[in-house]
Amino acid sequence: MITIWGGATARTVRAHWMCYELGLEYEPKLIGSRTGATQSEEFRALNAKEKIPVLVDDDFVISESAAIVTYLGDTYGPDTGLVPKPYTRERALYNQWLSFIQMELDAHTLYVMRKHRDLSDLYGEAPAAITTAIEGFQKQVSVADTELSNSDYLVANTFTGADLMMTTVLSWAKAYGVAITPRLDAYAKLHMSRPAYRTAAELNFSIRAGA
Ligand SMILES: N[C@@H](CCC(=O)N[C@@H](CS)C(=O)NCC(=O)O)C(=O)O
Repeated sequence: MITIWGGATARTVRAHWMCYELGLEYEPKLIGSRTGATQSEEFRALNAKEKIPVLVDDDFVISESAAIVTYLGDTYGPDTGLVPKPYTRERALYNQWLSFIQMELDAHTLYVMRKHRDLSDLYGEAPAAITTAIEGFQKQVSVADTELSNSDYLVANTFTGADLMMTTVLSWAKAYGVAITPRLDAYAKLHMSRPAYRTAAELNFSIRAGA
């Protein structure tokens, strides 16, 4: 039995979305960030980092949204193409995009905005860091804009976890008022129209994150 812990954020929707792409039956445990729920004894036993999402598959537990997306595709959809097969060049490119998305578009830019704008009570005001983060996001994401000039997909001309991850950072950026190009906007809208995204998003965003 699979359980996905976490809801309400652009990171948690990734895990739910992949489950729906794969048609998996699973149990969602929709705890929110900044609600105190990640500090419960039960949750800390699963993830001492106190972060969502977390996947539990019988006795196997992993955190980190990109790792969860990849584990699900490898384990439950090896022939779906959602995650390119290991030891291939497509897989290397997929890995490249996932690292890029997590580092350059999530942690170093959007999350800096979250920390120093939404959560400034905790992390401090840092207007210069926010400006740099917006500029950094736009510069880095322009690489994806170029890559998508001939295809609606980042890897292998088919929908993969790389598109799933990219779509979540683009919608997160839009929600933060960061301008994205018409091509990236159309790309995000295309993938957000997938039935699996719609179902996952309805579930994921049925709860709210804490302040
Ligand atoms: N790199 C991690 C980041 C996870 C993360 O920071 N999650 C936030 C919510 S988006 C969280 O759980 N924060 C703890 C809390 O707010 O209680 C991933 O992609 O899964």
